[in-house]
Amino acid sequence: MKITDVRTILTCPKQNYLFVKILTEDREIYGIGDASLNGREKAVEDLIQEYLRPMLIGMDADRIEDIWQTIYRGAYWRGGNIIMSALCGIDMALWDIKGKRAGLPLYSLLGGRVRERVLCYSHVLGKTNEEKVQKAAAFVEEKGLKVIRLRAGLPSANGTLNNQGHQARPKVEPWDPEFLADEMIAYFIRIRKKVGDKVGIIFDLHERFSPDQAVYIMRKLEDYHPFFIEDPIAPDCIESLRTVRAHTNVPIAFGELYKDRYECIPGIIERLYDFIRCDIIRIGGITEAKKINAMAEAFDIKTAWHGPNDVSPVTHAVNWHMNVSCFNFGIQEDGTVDDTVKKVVRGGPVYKDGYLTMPDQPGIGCDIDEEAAAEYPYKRAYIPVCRRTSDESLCDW
Ligand code: KDG
Ligand code: MG
Repeated sequence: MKITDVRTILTCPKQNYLFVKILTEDREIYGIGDASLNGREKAVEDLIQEYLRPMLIGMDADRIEDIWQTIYRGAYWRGGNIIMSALCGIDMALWDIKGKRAGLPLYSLLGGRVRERVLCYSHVLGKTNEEKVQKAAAFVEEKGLKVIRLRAGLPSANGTLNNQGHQARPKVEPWDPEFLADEMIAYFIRIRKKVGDKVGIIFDLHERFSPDQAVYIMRKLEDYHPFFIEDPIAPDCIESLRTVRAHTNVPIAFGELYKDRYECIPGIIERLYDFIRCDIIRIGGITEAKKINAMAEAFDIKTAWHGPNDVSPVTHAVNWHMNVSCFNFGIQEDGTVDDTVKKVVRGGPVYKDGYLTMPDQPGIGCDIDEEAAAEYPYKRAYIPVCRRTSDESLCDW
């Protein structure tokens, strides 16, 4: 079945999302994908429209692997966030088409169900860490959560989430990793005491600490049994990850900044982490995710695919299809979306009592209301940058 058009839908219901819609010679059958790249959406859209759309028109939508390799290798210049996000939008849309043609949900194409529902975790939200400490227990109780997630940082946000209008430059957030490790340890311990021992607590260190600082924090938290420590350090230096792994015994989840399987391989084969948590958009979509999943399974590593709100419900749905069909699933970040986003995107996982479910529908099971999307035009936004209050130098956000 030939591809007849590749459309992009850039919209901002709360925050920017970039969707891909692939049309086929069967007017009834089209596919939807997510190519959102927080803070760089226009660059991805341009790549799709200027370079990928013309070459995809006329290609056979059934040949997903061949199209994936053609985009990845065929251009000679390969990889990186912009190319891999564009590739993902197209890849997801092609899998959606395949599912619709077969009349089967994506999970069925991936091998079929191995579980009925998907354990998930939710972010504890609040304007200050103190507010989060006060709210955590009630949040767990009301939502029936089994696992919650905290983030190391001094909340102030105002970046790309809850987008209020075009930004001229990134906001600057204060962060002093040298002096805040003890405060972050105390924050975790206070939440542990509030929610009790039965609730899992994920602590996202968000690549914000150096290896020595991360080791210091993780060792102090060993007795408070974190569900996992997420991205304790930046992903650039594998030696640093070896150091962290060698000096702590808490479970580690890693990899939301990885861009392909090659970045995952060293950590997988040395078991430097217990959970792989790539962002399926960032690694080029379902075709790459199933390969990374299989490599992780061979090394007894579980999955915790990245799933915050800056990926759309389409990606939350894809995460869900992967989770429900893969043996080595670990946990899923809960992609509960707000009502404005639901006006634009139909479908996606449904949350209940700590688990996610989805009704059976052919393909990914999501659709975009293009008229509603047009009511929420794109607004340029940046991920904030972090600077130390001590000397104003940049550090990881
Ligand atoms: O755009 C950045 C977010 O995707 C990231 O900050 C979220 O780390 C994150 C998480 O684990 O949800
Ligand atoms: Mg994270």
